[in-house]
Amino acid sequence: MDPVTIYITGTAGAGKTTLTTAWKSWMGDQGYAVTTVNLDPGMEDPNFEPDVDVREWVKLEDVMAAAKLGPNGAQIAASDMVGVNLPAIRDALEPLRSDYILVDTPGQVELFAFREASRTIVEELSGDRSMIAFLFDPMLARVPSGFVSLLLLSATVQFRFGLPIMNVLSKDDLLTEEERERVARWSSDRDSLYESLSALPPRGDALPSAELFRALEILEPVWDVLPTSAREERGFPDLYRAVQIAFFGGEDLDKDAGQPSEKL
Ligand SMILES: Nc1nc2c(ncn2[C@@H]2O[C@H](COP(=O)(O)OP(=O)(O)OP(=O)(O)O)[C@@H](O)[C@H]2O)c(=O)[nH]1
Ligand SMILES: [Mg+2]
Repeated sequence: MDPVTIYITGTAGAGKTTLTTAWKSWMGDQGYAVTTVNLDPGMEDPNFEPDVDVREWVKLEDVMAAAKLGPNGAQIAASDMVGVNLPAIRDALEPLRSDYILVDTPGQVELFAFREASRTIVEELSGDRSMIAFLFDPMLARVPSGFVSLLLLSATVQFRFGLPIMNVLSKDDLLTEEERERVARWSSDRDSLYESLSALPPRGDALPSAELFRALEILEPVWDVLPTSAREERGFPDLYRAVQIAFFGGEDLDKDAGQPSEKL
């Protein structure tokens, strides 16, 4: 059976790389063979040691020098060049015999979500069981306008790829207890999100909250946002469950992996 491949994406600095590492470690503790892939040609995190690293074939600094491009132009050129190197990346992945593949995507979400090459990458690199984990940066998610913006962005990413998606609140250790509860309420109770949004003062030409909310309800995004802290190693059983539900209807949920252990 093909491995389950999870593409981890979200706004710059949302915690993608840290979550990839911590999730791998948790899954490894549950006895799964997990492979991590770095798809970011500009990745500079010395603590991240992916099993397969796109920088072996495409490096941002090389693209900048060769094409005489600034960092932004080079990011775009480099992410397209990743598509050209897909056969080599696939060859590197194949012998690793993974149950799960966690793919860390480029820093800026638009480089992954809005480049045609990314759709090819997802199609060519992973089998039938691929999904997206979209990270909600806690600093944005803790205010109603930020939370709604992230829901819209997550719906856009889902629309672009047509894959199952889970929303993940990252770094929730940075939130106060009250903020954590508020985000949990918004994620489970639409009326409470609507109330918080309606309480905001109107802003210039911005769409009134009621209209925006109606649009959101029509879009029907995934509303659930699963709280995690990679730093405190919390939230991974819920991520695991979301993956199982997406691909197996939750039926072959590994009983031990879904249970809280002392570490969690
Ligand atoms: N408190 C806390 N900080 C975290 C957590 N996860 C990541 N961070 C910090 O957040 C910052 C960004 O984390 P990264 O994992 O590099 O985020 P990223 O989304 O991969 O960043 P880019 O690839 O540069 O867009 C770093 O300083 C991390 O140490 C967490 O769970 N808790
Ligand atoms: Mg990163």
